[in-house]
Amino acid sequence: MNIGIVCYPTFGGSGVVATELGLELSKRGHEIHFITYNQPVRLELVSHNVHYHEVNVPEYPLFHYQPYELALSSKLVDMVKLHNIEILHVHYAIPHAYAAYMAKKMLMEEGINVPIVTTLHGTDITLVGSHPFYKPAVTFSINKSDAVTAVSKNLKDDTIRLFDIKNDIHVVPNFIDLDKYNHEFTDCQRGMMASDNEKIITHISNLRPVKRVQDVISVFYNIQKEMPAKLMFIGEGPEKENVERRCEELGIIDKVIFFGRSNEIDKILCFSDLFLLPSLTESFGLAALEAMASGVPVISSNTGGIPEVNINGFSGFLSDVGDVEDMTKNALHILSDANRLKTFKDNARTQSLKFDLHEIVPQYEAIYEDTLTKC
Ligand code: GMT
Repeated sequence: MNIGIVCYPTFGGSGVVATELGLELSKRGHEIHFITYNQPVRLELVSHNVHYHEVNVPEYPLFHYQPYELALSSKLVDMVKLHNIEILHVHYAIPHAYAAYMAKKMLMEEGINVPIVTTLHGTDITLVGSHPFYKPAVTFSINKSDAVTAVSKNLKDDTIRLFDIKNDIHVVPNFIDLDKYNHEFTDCQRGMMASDNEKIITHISNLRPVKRVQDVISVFYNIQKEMPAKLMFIGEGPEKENVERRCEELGIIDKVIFFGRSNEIDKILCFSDLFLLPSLTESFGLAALEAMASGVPVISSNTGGIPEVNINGFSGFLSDVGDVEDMTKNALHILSDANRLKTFKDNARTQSLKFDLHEIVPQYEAIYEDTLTKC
């Protein structure tokens, strides 16, 4: 198939899923066209059947806001015609599903029918999309999509609860390349980061308020009072300065390593002992899955779709949002006994096997085929 993928090219989970999906589909013989405003961060290797088409939005002083949706829909029209794209898969409803629908209507004027598959990722529904300023447009573009997928059962339920949805929503979870995160025979070079007696705790996110990074600091602060430990902090975002200031105030700044945005998540997870994800809301928690695939147990909140990924008492523990005491207790329970830590590490890897990309990517292919048959 000739597939157009529209996504955010950034480090966010939706962009990562879209990019990994496109790359895997290309390995399975499909022709993939990424259409977005920058080269997606995980798109390092462009091969003969992976193409990237940049959307340019010229600056014009009249516009207070430059019209990205307009530029995107025009680009989609041009690319569909030029490359005979058969199906458009848009990741994150805002504004991609809306722009794709406009492109579809324009193409129809020329007798071309291109079906749209929309994947809902989380904040496009839970935080942003349900805001009254966006809700009518988001409802419209979901209902006008030819197929809709959500990354967890919980996100599907939220979408049905928050919007007046007429379409079926297929649940297709986030997936993982299990080989990339298999560290069984890797020397993780742990010694570069910590001494043998120190435990390594890791957090990865875009450091937005929704990630509750202050809870990460609180849990880590409590852990390091009980045992030698270091915190690996990966990501950039609006909470970064507050985090740094709090680490200074608590006197733990020398125990926290800030990696910024990193393309070497797998290498950092390789030497990690525990992953913290105390989010306020999380439709799936791709970062937790990446940790688990690396054999790193997860201490998380029990919000959104996280319980579909992290299994309480098996791959880690789940607590109520903001319950730092419970998260600390659970973290210490896992870390304080070497045998128990080993069991949780093995369980985390076992749980991640349910999200093998070789099992999940064909689900998207089946949706494309079904949609093409119906449209
Ligand atoms: O977590 C973020 O803030 C980034 C966001 C995104 O859209 O890029 O991630 C969302 O999509 C990921 C991939 O499907 C999910 O694994 C994340 O759980 C989800 N984030 C939230 O729901 C907060």
